[in-house]
Amino acid sequence: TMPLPELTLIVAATSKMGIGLRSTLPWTGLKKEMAYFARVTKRAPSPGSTNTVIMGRKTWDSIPPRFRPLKDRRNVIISRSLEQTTSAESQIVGSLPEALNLLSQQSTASDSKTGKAFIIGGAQIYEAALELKQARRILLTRILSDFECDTTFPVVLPESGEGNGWQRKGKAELDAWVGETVAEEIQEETGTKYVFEMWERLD
Ligand code: FOL
Repeated sequence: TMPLPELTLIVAATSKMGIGLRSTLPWTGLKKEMAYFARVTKRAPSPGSTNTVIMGRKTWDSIPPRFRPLKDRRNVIISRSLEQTTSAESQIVGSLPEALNLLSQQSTASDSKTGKAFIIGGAQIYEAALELKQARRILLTRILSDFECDTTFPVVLPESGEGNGWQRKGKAELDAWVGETVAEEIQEETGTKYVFEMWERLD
């Protein structure tokens, strides 16, 4: 038995909260932003623990095959139809509650202890996760340009402060939670500006 795992949603979204276009990311070339995603989701809270990334089947399909499963992380894919695979780093479940059951069941003997748990999308999975009070944190990369999008993140976070039951945390709290010094200045890559933010649920 284990306490309910805390869930962190990680997402990059435009000012209008757009996250996807035609089954992929709306932008290209944000290599350092993607490197931040990879570092943060990999960095486990203690030696001998492994983080988990939980994603929907469409997000799994959107990841370039050479990067799948996302390395050095336990990958849990939510699908009503995909066949179960049996692999240490990749598992398929039928629903978000089943994914959370997996997290609370593991951590014995040979397999690595459960580290942090990240919800990495897409929109349907973010929406299901936000229904749960365990979803306490959002790591938002706010893209300061408008890209065409056909999919949006299900909660609108204002430019700063508080809104919709969420509160933006400061740089010190972001650094401490992710385990690295995160730039607070506006970032720019291939002409696209963005900012790293952390939000926590008000309760
Ligand atoms: N969160 C943030 N901040 N940025 C994102 O781009 C993002 N993307 C997703 C979810 N949350 C995000 C979902 N889409 C890969 C590709 C698409 C994707 C998530 C991950 C991927 O290939 N990741 C590799 C890095 C590959 C590289 O080095 O370019 C990984 O190892 O994480």
